[in-house]
Amino acid sequence: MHQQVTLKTELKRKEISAAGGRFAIVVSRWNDELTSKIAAGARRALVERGADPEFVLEFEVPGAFELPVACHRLANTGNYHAIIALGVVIRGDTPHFDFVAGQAAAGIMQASISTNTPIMFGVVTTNNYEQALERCGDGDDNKGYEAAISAIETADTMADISKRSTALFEEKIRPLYLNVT
Ligand code: INI
Repeated sequence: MHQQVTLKTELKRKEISAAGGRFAIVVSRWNDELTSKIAAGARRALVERGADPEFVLEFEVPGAFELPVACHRLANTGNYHAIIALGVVIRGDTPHFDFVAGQAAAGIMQASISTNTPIMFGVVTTNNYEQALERCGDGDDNKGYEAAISAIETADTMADISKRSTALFEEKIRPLYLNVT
């Protein structure tokens, strides 16, 4: 008989401040007794890192399938450094799981890339309720907490890309062109 092994991966976190950041959290109401816990985890992470709660707006959608359209609309406003999409999709006896989870993931990625805005995939996708519950606890492995930390980091990376790329252009590339005779 095979022994069941649970693999636990852990994200190595950078200590980046969220002070001055503007964030949106979009929460699916499907399995809301669980999604409310990951939303709380996301808010906790943002506030712990120094975000002003007034600049953390929260919105609801019925299910995970609706996360992409709401995130896309939010990202199009250009008002957020990062958006955190949260949901819980539990595998049932039907292929509905694959459609909902797969399209939520693909749609969130498309919304993120097309708007140049970090949108986190904070959707718990599990085979059963117990596994989902494990990702919605009070610790730092809460899916919402993890997604919010990733949102802060990615927003910081986006700012860093803009800042250093602009500096490189202004200080290095332009003088090269100017020196061409
Ligand atoms: N939505 C979820 O967020 N989680 C689920 O587990 C789920 N299941 O199992 O069906 C689910 N379905 C609803 C879906 O997200 C849409 O709201 C619905 O299809 C309407 O578009």
